[in-house]
Amino acid sequence: MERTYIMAKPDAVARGLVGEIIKRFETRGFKLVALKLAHPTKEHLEQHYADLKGKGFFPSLISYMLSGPVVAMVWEGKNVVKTGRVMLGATNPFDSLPGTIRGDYAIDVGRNICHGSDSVESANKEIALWFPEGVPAYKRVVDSLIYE
Ligand code: RTP
Repeated sequence: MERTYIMAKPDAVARGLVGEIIKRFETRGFKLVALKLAHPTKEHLEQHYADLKGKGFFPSLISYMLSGPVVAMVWEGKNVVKTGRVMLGATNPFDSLPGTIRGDYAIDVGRNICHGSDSVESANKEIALWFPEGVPAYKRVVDSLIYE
């Protein structure tokens, strides 16, 4: 089953929106397979955002991400990478539709409260970076009511 890396950014933790983010993935039917509060280092965040290193907003992105703890999660389910991105909404909340997490709770791109992997390949890399200890699988009885 597909997995994605979802992160409540420091603004989501500070604003008390972690439960809301979790609730949306849970009620959709996705399975939580890993969860932790983390205080990532600058080096760790630079690795996570390595693809954006040349961008003008990179330093402010890193300092925003260092402003407090984050909640790191792995969610599992059919097409969870793509569906997760749809649930988060467009990167810039100005373009995020109401009903999406960013569309309901964010205004500025530099305070967009959550992160979601953009492909299965990035998900695998990000899960390995944030959960080097590994993410064990487990059975969920309710799966037969969610998947045909
Ligand atoms: P994310 O990784 O957080 O899910 O976002 P994304 O793939 O949709 O967007 P990406 O281009 O990878 O950007 C990562 C994060 O950088 C911040 N950003 N700021 N000031 C700006 O123009 C700008 N553009 C991006 C956002 O916090 C974005 O989520």
